[in-house]
Parts: sequence; structure tokens; C-alpha cells
Amino acid sequence: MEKLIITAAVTGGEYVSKQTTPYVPSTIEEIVAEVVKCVDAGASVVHLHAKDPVTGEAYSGDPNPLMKEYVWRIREEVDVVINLTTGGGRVGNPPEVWDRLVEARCKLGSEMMSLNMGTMNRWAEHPTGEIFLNTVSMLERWCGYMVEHGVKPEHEVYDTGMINVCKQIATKGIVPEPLHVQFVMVGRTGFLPNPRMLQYCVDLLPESWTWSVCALGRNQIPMAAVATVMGGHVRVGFEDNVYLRRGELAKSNADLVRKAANIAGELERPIASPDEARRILGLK
Ligand code: KMH
Ligand code: ZN
Repeated sequence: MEKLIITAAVTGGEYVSKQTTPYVPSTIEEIVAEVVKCVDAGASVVHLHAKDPVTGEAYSGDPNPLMKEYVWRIREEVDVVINLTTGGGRVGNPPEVWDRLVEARCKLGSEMMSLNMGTMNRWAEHPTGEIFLNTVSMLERWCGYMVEHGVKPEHEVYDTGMINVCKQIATKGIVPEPLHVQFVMVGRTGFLPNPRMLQYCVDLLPESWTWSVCALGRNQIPMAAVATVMGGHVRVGFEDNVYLRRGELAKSNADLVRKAANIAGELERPIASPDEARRILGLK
């Protein structure tokens, strides 16, 4: 079994603001400091959205200048694989400009970017509405931009149809294999977060592909434990869950990373360093 890659989704994505938890980092300084703590706790990858520095809401403007600043400021402080969102950063930006933003985002210096592999119903109220638009043609273009700029896509799948879309993209040669898939177990509008569902999904993937699990809310840590046993990788952090345990907010994303790392330690699965994560994921 490979070493465990822990991704920390530190910025709280589109759904988590200072109102949800006062501990979500939102200024550049807070985000950089949070990333450093997460790396110290065992994270080798960080997933980032652009945040309004005051409210911690999703930034409603061109997110790329902020993201560029995050990338460079993090690089000055710590070695970690940086994964920028393509799913976020749409609040305030109409669909006609998404392509331009994503293509430009590929040039900001991150090694990975997330890609949501299909159009779906949103799993919670969202400022851009109920539908999360990700057409096949958008996905193919955005994969093309990433590959052109040496960025590895993290294919986020929410149902089994999206696994088929990943396979089509591989078969068409748009992204070189092995692909890296993140099973997003949102419940309700997608995969139910349970071990049988995860096993079913993993069985659908080609042997050589890598995979990770991100489950929402109270399922985050239990499903991370399941993925750790199964040989996959895990994502934790405020984007998907703000509680350390029932009724107790995590004071930092690093608390959640540490919890995942401690579980891996008990299970005798070593944790990957950033360079080991790069090798496992085949990053340039
Ligand atoms: N917030 C997660 C459930 C993205 O940033 O591309 C999905 C996500 C989307 O990570
Ligand atoms: Zn995200």
C-alpha cells in the first residue's frame, strides 16, 4: 500500500464563512499560517478557494489575483502541493467568463486543480442557484487547459456516471492516465457515505488510477478512516466539515488533519510527504 496523502481543504470552500465558524481562515496571512499548521500536522496537499478576507464568504470578484497571492505566499513559507478549485470562484462571475478564469488559473503556479465531473443539483443552498453546471464540453476544455499547463486534474466524482465521464476523458486521450479521482460523498444528491458504496466505486476504477475520499460533515473522519484502510487517500478540512467531534468546532483545519494522521498512525499506514505525494500522483 502507498503512503497516505492527506489533503487539507482549508479555506471552507463556498459554503463556510466566519458565520459558520470563526476559525475559518480568510485573510492571506491567516490562510498561509493555516496551511503551515496543516503541513506540520501531516497534510501534503492543500485545496484552496478564494475567500473574502473580512467575511470569509466565497470571494465575489475575479478570484485569480487572490489565488495567485495564496500560491506565492504559501510557496515562500512551506513545501506543499497546491490544488486550486475550479468548482468555486463562480460567485459573481457569469458563465461566459468561467472559461477565461479557469484557463488563466492554470497559470498561477498550482500543481493540481479540482474538476467537478458533471452537472448536478447543489447539496446545499448556494448563491449561484440550485444547479452546479459542469457540462462535458466544459470539462474537456478545462482538462485540456490543465494538461497544457502541466497541472494535474483532481477529478471530483459525485455519482457513478461521473466515473464514466472520467473514463471517456482518458479514452479520448484528453488527460494522460493514470487519473486521480476524488470520491465526493455528499449524501442526498450524490454518493451515500458508506464503505459499501466506496468499495463499489473503487471497483469501477482502473487499477492504476489513484483515488481519495472527501465526505461531508460528521462522515468526514469515519470515511477517511475507511479510505485509509482500503489504500486510498483522504481529504479533510473546513470545506467539508467544521467539527472536530460532535458539538465541538475544530479550532483549526490542522486539528482535522491531525485526527486523520493519528488514525493512520494507529493503522500503521505511513503519511506521505509533499514529495512522496508528487510521486504517487505523478505530478510534474
Ligand atoms: N466542496 C466540495 C464538496 C471544488 O472545489 O471543485 C467539492 C469541491 C468542489 O471541492
Ligand atoms: Zn473545493
